[in-house]
Amino acid sequence: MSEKEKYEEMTITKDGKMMLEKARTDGVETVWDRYRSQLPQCGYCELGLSCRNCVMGPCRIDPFGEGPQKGVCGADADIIVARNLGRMIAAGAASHSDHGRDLVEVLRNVAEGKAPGYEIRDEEKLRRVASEYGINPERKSSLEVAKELAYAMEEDYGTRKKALTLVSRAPEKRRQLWNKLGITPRGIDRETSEMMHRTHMGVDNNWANLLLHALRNALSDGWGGSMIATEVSDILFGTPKPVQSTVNLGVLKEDEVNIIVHGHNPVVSEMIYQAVNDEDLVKLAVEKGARGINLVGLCCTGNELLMRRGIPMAGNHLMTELVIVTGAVEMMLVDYQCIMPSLGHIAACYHTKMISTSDKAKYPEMVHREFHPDNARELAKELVREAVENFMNRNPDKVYIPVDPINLMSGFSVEAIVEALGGSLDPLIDVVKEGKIRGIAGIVGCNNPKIKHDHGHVTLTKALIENDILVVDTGCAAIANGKAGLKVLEATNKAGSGLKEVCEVLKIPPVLHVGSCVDNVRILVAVAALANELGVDMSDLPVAGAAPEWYSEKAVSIGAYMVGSGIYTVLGPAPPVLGSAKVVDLLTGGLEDLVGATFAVEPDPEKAADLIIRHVEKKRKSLGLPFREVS
Ligand code: SF4
Ligand code: MSK
Repeated sequence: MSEKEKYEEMTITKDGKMMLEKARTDGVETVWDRYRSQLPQCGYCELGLSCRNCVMGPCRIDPFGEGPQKGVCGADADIIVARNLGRMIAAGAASHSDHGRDLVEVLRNVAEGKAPGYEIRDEEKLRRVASEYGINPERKSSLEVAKELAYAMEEDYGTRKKALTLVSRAPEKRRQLWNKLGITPRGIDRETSEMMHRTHMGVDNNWANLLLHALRNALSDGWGGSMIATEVSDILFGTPKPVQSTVNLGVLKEDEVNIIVHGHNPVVSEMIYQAVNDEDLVKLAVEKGARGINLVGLCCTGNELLMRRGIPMAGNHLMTELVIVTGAVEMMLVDYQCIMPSLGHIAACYHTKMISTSDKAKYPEMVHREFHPDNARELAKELVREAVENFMNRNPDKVYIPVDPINLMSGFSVEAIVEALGGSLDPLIDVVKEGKIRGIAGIVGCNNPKIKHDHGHVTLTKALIENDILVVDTGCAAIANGKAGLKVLEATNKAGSGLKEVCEVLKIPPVLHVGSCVDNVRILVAVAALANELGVDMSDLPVAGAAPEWYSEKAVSIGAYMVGSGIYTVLGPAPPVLGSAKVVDLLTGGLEDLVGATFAVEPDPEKAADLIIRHVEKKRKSLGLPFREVS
């Protein structure tokens, strides 16, 4: 197979293919090279049948029934698979929730006057969320309310409670179900801590009981840590409104200082955003021979800036190495999550300065410059100055920006969607009832070198909008769909006639960008509001989720809180559970009776679309809405 044919197998994106070729000529190793060098990957681990939870092991179970069927402690395949899945969910929930905690900390520092540069940008939301926490905002300054809210949110993390505060947003029926099953999330940290406790050797050795707690742990993320992260980000940085921007490697500028922010938490990137607009620094850039300073995003930190500020987006997970290979990046600043440890090494082949910013996330071959609420504004300026000064070190012979950028529309928070609908969800409910929109699908999650880059997201999305299913997307899926030109008004031409008509009236694309990974909770909030409006449970609605190219533990937690909330979810890559028939049966079938939704695994995005269309029509039928028979 020629190199070009190999690139065709690796990615559907033009910029990706062109940069893979440049990486080869520059002698840069990428995630795809390292993936190939790992093959064949461990079959026991793929099936979830290996355990290293203690040093009587590590142990493995023979899937063919010829070798050992129990670990040294006596754990069988079901226990080992359930424990491993539980720990994946704990790690994912911890990541989102710890991100949320960092935002609450900034909120508290703002309230105490210790975070220069940060402020309350959405006072209405501050007061609304405070009321949900039982805080009376009347006759209090916004800083007083912010302080009380920060303390109340901190209590959601650690204090022993019966239920997290924002669980009250879920429909009554759903909350009763969680109570009946004993999976109402209590403390955010508590559920993760309990998951780790239960999976220690000699604690919870009932695979089904373990999985129920895993659901509760995931719900503590969705209705707790992630929901807090999104709400506090909106309070501090503004609730997103529709905004135009651009996407792909073409957002880099040959004649400007290019600065990239990568990771997940907007706390650092918002300060960099302020600094790149500093007049003195822009003047300095001009003095150094650049036309200006160009800030662009990657992954979910990029999504946060794109949603709120319209900052252009360079790419998603599998593009994070290739963006450096353009040779046009003066500085990349990273916070945490999804930042490959390879990045510093690749940057060393170019002039790119790599800066890590969080006390909890250091990386090889990066310079560590730690951000805290009190030093963020000044440090951001210092770093932007260093990036500007690095412009003169750029080697023009190594620079290659391969494509022109694609336009996209972003910024569809729930509030913005309601506003586009004229102030209430009723018009959306009406068009769903009429069947112009058959249902709604959330397409979320990452890229994974096991799957052709962006193929899963884009193929599934196109198939769904063609069938009048409105798509809302987040994370790397949203970036893929943006690059594919599905987030512009003209994309309504790719939608079925009903969805096209609705989008044209509302002047929205058929694929709505609702944010970053933590912002999947915007989908929960919207679905809960629709269910409340109709007086049904979330599982009764013609709604589904999909993660066609997921890779991360966070994605497992997201999938589990979606299913736990009653939303049928189709995964592309299978999670490592196939070593236990009982666990597979529960996840893909038995959960229907418990929480009214299941997982499905379907790597082929066309077939995944069929599953979602069938599910949507089934739900329409049970709601007594006009439905189509699907074979
Ligand atoms: Fe082996 Fe049991 Fe220890 Fe796991 S917990 S490593 S199965 S002995
Ligand atoms: S960045 S978790 S690769 S979506 Fe949120 Fe993308 Fe997945 Fe990271």
